[in-house]
Amino acid sequence: MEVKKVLSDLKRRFPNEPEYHQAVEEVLTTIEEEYNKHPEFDRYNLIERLCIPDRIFSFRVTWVDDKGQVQTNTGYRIQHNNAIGPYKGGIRFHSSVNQSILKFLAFEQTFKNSLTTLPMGGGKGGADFSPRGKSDMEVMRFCQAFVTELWRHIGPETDVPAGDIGVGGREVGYMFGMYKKLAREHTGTFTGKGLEFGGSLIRPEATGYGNVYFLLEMLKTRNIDIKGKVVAISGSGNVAQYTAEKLISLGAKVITMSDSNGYIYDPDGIDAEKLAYIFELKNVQRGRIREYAEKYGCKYVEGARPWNEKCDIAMPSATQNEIDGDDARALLKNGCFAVSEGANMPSTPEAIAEFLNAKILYAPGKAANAGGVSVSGLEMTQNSIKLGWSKDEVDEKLKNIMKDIHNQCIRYGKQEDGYVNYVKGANVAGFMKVAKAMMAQGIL
Ligand code: NDP
Ligand code: 2IT
Repeated sequence: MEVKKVLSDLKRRFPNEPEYHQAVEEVLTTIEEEYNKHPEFDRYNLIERLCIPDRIFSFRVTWVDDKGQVQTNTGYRIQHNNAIGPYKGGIRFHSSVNQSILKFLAFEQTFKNSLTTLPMGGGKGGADFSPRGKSDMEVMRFCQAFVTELWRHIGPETDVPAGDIGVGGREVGYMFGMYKKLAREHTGTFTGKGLEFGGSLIRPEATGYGNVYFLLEMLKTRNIDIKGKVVAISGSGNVAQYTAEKLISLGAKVITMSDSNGYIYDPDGIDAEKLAYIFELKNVQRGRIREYAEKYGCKYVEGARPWNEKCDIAMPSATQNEIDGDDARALLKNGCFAVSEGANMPSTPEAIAEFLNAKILYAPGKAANAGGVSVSGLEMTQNSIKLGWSKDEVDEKLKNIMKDIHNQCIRYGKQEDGYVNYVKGANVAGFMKVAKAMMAQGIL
């Protein structure tokens, strides 16, 4: 494989998909050496079969808003690769959603799911619909309309969607309800379901908790204690909230959170009580993070990201490309020594290069945020055996999975000088399992 050639071919065949190109380039440049040790991979053109999704569904979603106006959106499901298990990955509802973003997410998901040790392939879906500012009934009608198209492509052994940006318990509940009605079955076709109808304990917490468990593993390699460390978090949604919860319980000091309008900086740290307010503000009132600054009298910076604030550790948990080269340099200058990604691809290639050059602890999303989909996998298992595990059982399994992912990163990412390149480690480990499965199954 010659990475340059593969990339230029993909760019020619699939133009105007910058996020997809970015994700593919990062993986290919780090697996090139390992890939080329296996000439049989090239003979079977594994690389194109791995980069190009198995199939893409796209469809119009028509729904009626509260004013009686007929609205249309575009919905998608990308089934990227099912070599190691059924397609698996979240659904994103956000105005920015397009094919490029979902293709990058489905591609990343394939390697992430491979790392989890569980039998899950990779997929992703969504729509350019934003639940923000919509009534409950509008969200319900949208979810129902979305699933009337999606349902025929998914199933418990085929493709299992879940949440992502703009899709939480409420949206999964509405989608699952419509799916159940159309398919005439009550199965584990969605994960992130409510606890009363097949959901798993710890699934809402899993991505944030898992990211902190991964961070702890990284800190252990340098004998660093989390207690008292100052952490900047971006986002204030599902991942950010539970990242903050776990960090606070471990004695770390969380100083920032954000949303797409700006960030709050609380020099005293967000404590358990203030975090309870954020849960209420974001999940019940569906308000803006600015209101936190008004309530607690701290700084709010409109239209900016938190990376200029001095911190020891950064945990980006909002969206892709939210840390650019300048942000990375600002973090490093202020003494940041660890970055653990809750979001998918939050760091630009320039930012990643800065982190690796500085040899800080840097965990890419596909390793650090894999706890969410891991507990989704555990939800699928519980649905299959028609049993539910306790909170402690699921949490223990999550911890072990994050440890295992960390070990895989070390195995493939440890350099001669002892520095662990977690990007390379995660990409090579994730890739090798999928590659072996694809080779064994013939040319498909
Ligand atoms: P939520 O919708 O719960 O929260 C998203 C948060 O990020 C909100 O605070 C939102 O602000 C902010 N945000 C979204 N888009 C942008 C943007 N374009 N610019 C700035 N801020 C933005 O989503 P999640 O917490 O579930 O997801 C956060 C990240 O974690 C995503 O990258 C997702 O792919 C990733 N992830 C999620 C997993 C899960 O299980 N949910 C698992 C693994 C990764 P606002 O309210 O203003 O929109
Ligand atoms: O990016 C992700 O891993 C998710 N949004 C979770 C996917 C899932 O199937 O739980």
